[in-house]
Amino acid sequence: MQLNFAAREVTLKLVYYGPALSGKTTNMHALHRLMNEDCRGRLMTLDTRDDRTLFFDMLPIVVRLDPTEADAPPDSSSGMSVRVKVFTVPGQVVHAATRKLVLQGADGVAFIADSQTSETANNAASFLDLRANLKELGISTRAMPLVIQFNKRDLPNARSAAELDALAKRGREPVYAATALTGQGVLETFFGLLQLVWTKLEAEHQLARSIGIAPGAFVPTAARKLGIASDVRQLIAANIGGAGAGAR
Ligand SMILES: Nc1nc2c(ncn2[C@@H]2O[C@H](COP(=O)(O)OP(=O)(O)OP(=O)(O)O)[C@@H](O)[C@H]2O)c(=O)[nH]1
Ligand SMILES: [Mg+2]
Repeated sequence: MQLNFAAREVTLKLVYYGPALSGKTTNMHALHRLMNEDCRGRLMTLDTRDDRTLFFDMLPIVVRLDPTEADAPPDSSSGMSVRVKVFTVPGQVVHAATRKLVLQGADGVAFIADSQTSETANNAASFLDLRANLKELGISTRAMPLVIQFNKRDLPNARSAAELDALAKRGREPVYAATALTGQGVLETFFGLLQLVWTKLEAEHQLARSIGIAPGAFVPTAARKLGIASDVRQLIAANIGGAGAGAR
């Protein structure tokens, strides 16, 4: 997180991590599509000709809070801006160094797993790679806000819902089912992660007091500004297993 009091600006970094072809870039495209035009910046992608991420993708999102919402001093007309930079890593094994670079400074991670049974080993290897990179960056996996998405629920060879339930119950992270291609589960994953990140930052930096955003108020306000019609609490609560984003 970067906090710039003078500019009344907070910047958060979210990283979408996972094995090659699990759908990280597809999540990003769906997020871009589902959000208000005036809140999102240009989606930056750098692909090879066959659509594989070469370095990273980045989607900047800006939530502008009015002076009343951000409880600004009476003489201020500026309110507060929260910038959320969403990055994806390149999943292909050869890009190990790039993944570590992109992970640096992350406030939260969405791990995008591929639901196809054939991808089980690749999911596991990528999760180990994430843990190893976090460790090298001096961050314990437990300390990092993390949600898991099982993407490609539409495919016939996807793991069954019962299998996902069982997997989710074993871990503490919220798990979301998704079909990023159609956008299903994409907002759930994003807001589930944003909720975890914001709750942690609120506790660590007393954000509520220092920038005047009431505890618990940021994520619903952000969702409204981003033009999300659904009830964000319901989106966040759509996780299966795990402790649940709302409960932590
Ligand atoms: N059927 C189906 N295909 C999907 C879904 N999400 C992504 N795909 C496809 O999976 C392929 C890989 O998607 P990407 O989003 O490029 O994957 P990635 O995780 O960014 O891959 P890397 O950049 O190599 O790490 C593309 O052909 C997508 O259209 C989904 O929910 N269902
Ligand atoms: Mg990609």
